[in-house]
Amino acid sequence: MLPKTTQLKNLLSSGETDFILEAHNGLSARIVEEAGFKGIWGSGLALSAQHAVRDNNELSWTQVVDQLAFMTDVTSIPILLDGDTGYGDFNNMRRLVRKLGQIGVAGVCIEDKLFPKTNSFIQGEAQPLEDIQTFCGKIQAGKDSQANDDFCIVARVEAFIAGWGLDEALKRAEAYHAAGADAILIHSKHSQPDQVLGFADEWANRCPLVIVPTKYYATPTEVFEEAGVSLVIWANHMIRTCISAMQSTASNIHANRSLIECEGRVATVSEIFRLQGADELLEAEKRYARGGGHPVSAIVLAASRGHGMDDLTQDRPKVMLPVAGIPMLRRQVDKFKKQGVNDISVVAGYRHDAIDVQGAKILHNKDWETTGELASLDCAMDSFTTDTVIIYGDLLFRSYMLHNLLDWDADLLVAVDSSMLSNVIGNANDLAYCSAPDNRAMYQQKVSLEKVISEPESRGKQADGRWIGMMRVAGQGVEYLRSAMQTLKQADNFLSLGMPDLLNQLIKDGHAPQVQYVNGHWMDINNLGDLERAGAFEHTTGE
Ligand code: SPV
Ligand code: MG
Repeated sequence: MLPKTTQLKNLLSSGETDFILEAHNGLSARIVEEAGFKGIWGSGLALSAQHAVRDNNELSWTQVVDQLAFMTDVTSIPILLDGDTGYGDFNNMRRLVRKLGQIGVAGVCIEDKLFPKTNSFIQGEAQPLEDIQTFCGKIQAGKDSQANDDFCIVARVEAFIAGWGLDEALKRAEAYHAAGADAILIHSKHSQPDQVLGFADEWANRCPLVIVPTKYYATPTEVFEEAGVSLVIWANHMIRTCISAMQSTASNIHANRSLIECEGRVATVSEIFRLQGADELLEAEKRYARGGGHPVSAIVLAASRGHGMDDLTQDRPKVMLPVAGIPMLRRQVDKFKKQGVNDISVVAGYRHDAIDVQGAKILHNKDWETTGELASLDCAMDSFTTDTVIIYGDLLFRSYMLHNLLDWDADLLVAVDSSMLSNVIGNANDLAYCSAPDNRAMYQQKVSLEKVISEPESRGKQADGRWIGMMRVAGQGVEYLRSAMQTLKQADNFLSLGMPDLLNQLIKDGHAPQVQYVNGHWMDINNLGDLERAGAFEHTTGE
């Protein structure tokens, strides 16, 4: 993309008629660019009007520059600032041009009136014009101060506004052109374009010509094109739009004492977020927000209905069943929040509409009935941050277990319960074989996962424990997991695969997760019996 100064220079000198639209803050500037305009008019009238101050230099020049910095920050098209009279003499003009260059404004237009100026449409004829030589000095001072060769200075001739004729207008334009102006703006308050067309005819493109058809708005655009106008400024239509819209909304809400009627007529809150670029920040957080208070996210797999619980899950998924009066999912979300994990995505499936838990984002595995856990996880691939906990939605656990999981430094970490083996025979799933058995005497024992299977092996080594359905994926681990998912997605049976298949693939890829041994203090809910015991579990653990 060309530098903004060059873009503006090209707009002025393309030989075609181009158009720029007024904007008065970052938001309106972004909207103007999105609409397709190739440039923005930083209107003095609109910049001051948005603060309800008058277009009489009541806004200081540094306040103008502050507004412009927001506008240049969020746009990639050039801004031509309406610099009024240059906010003082040649020296003020020099400061202004340097400052505008620093904040990425592509050009400035100055008018040949006296500081403090008044808007051209308020008693224009009563307004004295600047002495020609003095104004030429300002143009020269500006040109000598620009750091970038393509920065444009547009000289605005107010002769017609102040009640002078074509000769005075031409005399001034010629002098300003000779002083180095890159373009001439000829202004008129007539409702017909007679003055500007007469001027354009005589001027004959000695340098690019700019017009502001606010008063002669009914003139067909082709007329300007035929007159050889380089740049048309639609000078105040964004601020006027705001005013009408705000007046209508304010009176509507006041009259109705309700938002119901106005809601559909105004931009949505998500549209505000989009214009602010909220998504970009969320992405950036995933890349950069590490260390100290880095945000951990959670993905909860909660798509299934639950087996043998049909009566209880007629109208809600298993995770919404209450345990001691509180839905399982609510309990999980609370536990995450307690550990500072606030970015929680729940992959729902069966009766996803019945999930009513504040504080979590609900994703939907539409094919929940015919797919397994990895298909659900696949729905949440965009929810991974640099540190993510994946958890089964039907898991109840003591808070300290999550705290401990977050306390370890590992790319991939799984919680394995070494105390559960006697209980799981017959109801065995997610049996974990590890590089070493649990040695409770050791703190943060280095153990890696070797495989996870559903059935206990009839012969050979006994399992070292049971994976409880909680794992943490951080740093490089996120890439390892993405790549393992990619590999598994090639398999014909991907849709039926579960989390153990993912763990085994990671091991196969040489990225065996570390094992954090735990001893009880959790349970998963697989049947009615579990659900009954769960009430007691939550009562006894007290959290
Ligand atoms: C502005 O937009 O502030 C202008 C154009 O200077 S006008 O209001 O027509 O003077
Ligand atoms: Mg102005």
